[in-house]
Amino acid sequence: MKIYLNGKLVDKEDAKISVYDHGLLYGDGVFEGIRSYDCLVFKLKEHIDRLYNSAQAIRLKITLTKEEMIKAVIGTLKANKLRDAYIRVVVTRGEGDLGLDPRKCKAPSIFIITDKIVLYPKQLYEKGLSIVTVPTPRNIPEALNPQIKSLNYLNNILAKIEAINFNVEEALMLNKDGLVAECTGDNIFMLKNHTLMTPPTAIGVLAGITRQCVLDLAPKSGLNAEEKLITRYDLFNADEVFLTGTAAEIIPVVNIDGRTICNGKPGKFTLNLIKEFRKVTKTQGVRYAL
Ligand code: PXG
Repeated sequence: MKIYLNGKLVDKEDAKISVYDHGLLYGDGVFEGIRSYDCLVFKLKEHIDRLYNSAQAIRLKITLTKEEMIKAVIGTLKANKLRDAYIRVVVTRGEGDLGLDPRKCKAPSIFIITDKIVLYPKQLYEKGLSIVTVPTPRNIPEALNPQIKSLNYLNNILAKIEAINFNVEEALMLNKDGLVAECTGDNIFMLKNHTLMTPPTAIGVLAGITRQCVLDLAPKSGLNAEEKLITRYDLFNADEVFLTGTAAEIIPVVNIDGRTICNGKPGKFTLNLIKEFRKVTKTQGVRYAL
């Protein structure tokens, strides 16, 4: 397996960065999780735009142009002959000293891992997920905006631990005002009376690429779509609930905090959106040849 590391393709065993790298010492950096489907990197341009926006927000200058970054991603996929892959692009502040000061870091570390995608069990999509609201609130945007896909994922990891403690796979995170925000690695949607709703990014959620894709797909599926403030009460009384994310794609939710959602089975609109989404993954992105 070849890894892109600071301009070179190196073997996995040789892909090492310094223990003085501020990505490791402080979580000072940004990343993207991307998928390729049958030699098509899904929404690659959108992921790269978000990466550069995250970097801009933390005043991290990426030393590659977006075009060079896209070439690096494609080059890594080709080197590993991967048709279907999970792609992790990481840009850290780089090597510095044992202090926070980012000015001590002379150049960012850039690496790209492409690996086989591990799919969630099929039965999860057929039966649907149970989730619980966890005590840890989502980061407040005024402190660390969840729109920044930073290497600081402890907020999400704490929530994930709490979900696991309750024997479920995913955590519902609220914002500091008690409004529904998102899950640890997925956005959340609810359907009520033919209207799809998802929380606005301003309340403190990641502007998910899959989220946007579903918002775009709604009219085609005969649904209205809007960004709306959502409470747990709204979710408990929803017709359908599902999560969206690069890894999970679209996954139905059938139980929240012990309340069965609708009839406890994945909803028909959710199943239809999954079908429509799968079609989109075959057409939208950057194509490469092996
Ligand atoms: N919210 C959060 C906090 C995320 O980290 C999403 C929503 C969904 O965004 P996208 O753009 O993927 O639709 C994410 C994305 C992983 C992994 O390995 C996590 C994500 C994406 C890909 C892989 O756990 N998180």
